[in-house]
Formats: sequence, structure tokens, C-alpha cells
Amino acid sequence: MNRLDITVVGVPLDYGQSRRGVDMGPSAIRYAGAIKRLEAIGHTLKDEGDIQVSAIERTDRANTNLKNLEEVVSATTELAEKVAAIVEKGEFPLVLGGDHSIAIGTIAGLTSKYKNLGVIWYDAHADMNTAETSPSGNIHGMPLAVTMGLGHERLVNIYKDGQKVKPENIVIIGARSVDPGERALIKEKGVKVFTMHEIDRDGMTSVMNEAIEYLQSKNLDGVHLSLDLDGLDPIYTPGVGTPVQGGISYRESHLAMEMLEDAGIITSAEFVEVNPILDEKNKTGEVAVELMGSLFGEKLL
Ligand code: HAR
Ligand code: MN
Ligand code: MN
Ligand code: MN
Repeated sequence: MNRLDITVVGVPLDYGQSRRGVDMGPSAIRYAGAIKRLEAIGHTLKDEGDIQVSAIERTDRANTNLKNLEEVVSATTELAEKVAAIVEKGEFPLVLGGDHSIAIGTIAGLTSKYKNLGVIWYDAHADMNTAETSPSGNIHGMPLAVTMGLGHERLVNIYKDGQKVKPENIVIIGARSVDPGERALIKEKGVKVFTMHEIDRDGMTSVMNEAIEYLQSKNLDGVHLSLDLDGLDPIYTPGVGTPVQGGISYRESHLAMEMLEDAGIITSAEFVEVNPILDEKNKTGEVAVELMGSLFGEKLL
């Protein structure tokens, strides 16, 4: 990989879902050595610290079934502005979560530079619920719908109004827990999904080749990797709030990252859902950093 100017932003947000603790994710990932690991590859790192998130949940609830909407709107708005400033300087944004609702802000900010952005969503879940279809009211189950312009208007209009990414520019990898409303939306919008079935049947090499070729056919000016650590099997990443067994393996995940690096298509990344309270001695934070190593060009030999 070319040497990159990587700018790190942490988002200690845990209000997009119901289990506290994922707000400590950015610390856990830093503590696992993210900055030094990427510097050792030859990249230049700048850590801009964390977005401000209130430690105290608001009690004046907005009139909606979406949990903690105000907190999520304020953190993702600040994040979007930060990410926009980073890409405008020609730097590579590396965002540390936080729950997956933060992707609403990351992706919104990316659109200040990228006018035809692709997204790889590495996740056990599709995160394509809207307020109407969500079984939980948890906003971390909604960010991919929001980036397509679907869902609560406060979320859809963060940073700028409406759709940020075209549905046909999205690839989901690792899905194995998809709600009925999400399934309908995937079909209706034509989102490309590689479930665990395709990974089992065809192997990760074939899935990644197909995913990369698919995105390369779309005339994109950038591709964002949104990696939810629950995409991996919980035996490798136990420190996540919504584990789903039967997931992507540790080696398959390294391979996926290495193939993305070889393809040279990734222009921004985020690593989300690391919850140290649920983790075993920061194992999940460490896996996040190891995968970053492969994504940013670390070689075994
Ligand atoms: N689909 C379920 C919901 O909407 C669970 C979503 C869990 N999401 C994440 N992010 N952990 O992938 O509530
Ligand atoms: Mn908190
Ligand atoms: Mn997710
Ligand atoms: Mn998930």
C-alpha cells in the first residue's frame, strides 16, 4: 500500500443500542496498539482524539420509538463534520467506535469529497431497519438504511439532506441475522449481499473477488469499509453487544482485509461495536487492530 496520512477519530457512543460499554471501544482499540501498529507499516498517523458524547443519558425523550435519538444525532453530526475536514485535507479517516450508529456520521462526512461512494458493510447484521421495521428501536440496526436515504428524517438529513450512498454501491459481507423488513428492503433496493451461505459455499477468496469486481464496475470515487466486529464469529470477537454464532473466521477476515489491500480500493474505514465490558481481556480490541494491520498492508513475510 502507498503510505497514507491516516487520521484517527474515536466516537465513544453507546446510545445506538441498549448495552452500555461500547463507548469504551475507542480506548480499547487504542490500548491494543492501533497507532503504533500502523506507523510500523510506514503510514503517518495523527490521532484527533474523541468526539464529545455525554456520559449522561437524556431523559427528555423525543417523540419517537428510536432510542436516544438526540444523542445519536448530535454525535454523528459532529463526526460528519470531522470526517469531512479530514478527507478535504486528503487524509484517510480511520474511525473507532462506538456502536454502529456512528456510521451515519462517518458516511455523511465522506460525501463532502466522494460523489459516488461505495460501501463494504462487514457485519452479521444488515443494519437496514427503519423506525417502522426495527424490532428494537436501536439505531445501530439502522445506519445502512439511513445512508440510502431511508428512515427517520433527523438521521437521513445529517450533514446534508437525503441519500448519501446509492443502494447498488453497497456490498454486505457476513450477514446471518436479517430481519423481515431488512430482507424486503435488500430485495427492493438491489443491495449486494454475501451471506454466510456464500462464504461457506464459495469460500472467502471467491466472495472477496466477486465483491471487489462488483464495486470496481460501479465507477466509484471511493470505497468505505465499515467493519462491525460482530461480523466475525464470537469465538474470535466475544466483546460485542449482539453476537451471532456461525460467523466469519479470524483467518477469513485477515484474508478479506489482505484482498482489499491488494485491490487498493479502500479510501476510509471504521471499526465498530468493540465493547470491553463484554470482552475477554481486550481480545476483540486486539482483533480489530490485527485486522487493521492486514487492511493497511502488513505482510507476514
Ligand atoms: N437487527 C436488529 C435490530 O435492528 C439487531 C441489530 C444489531 N446491530 C448491530 N449492528 N449490532 O450490526 O435491532
Ligand atoms: Mn456512555
Ligand atoms: Mn452493525
Ligand atoms: Mn452487527
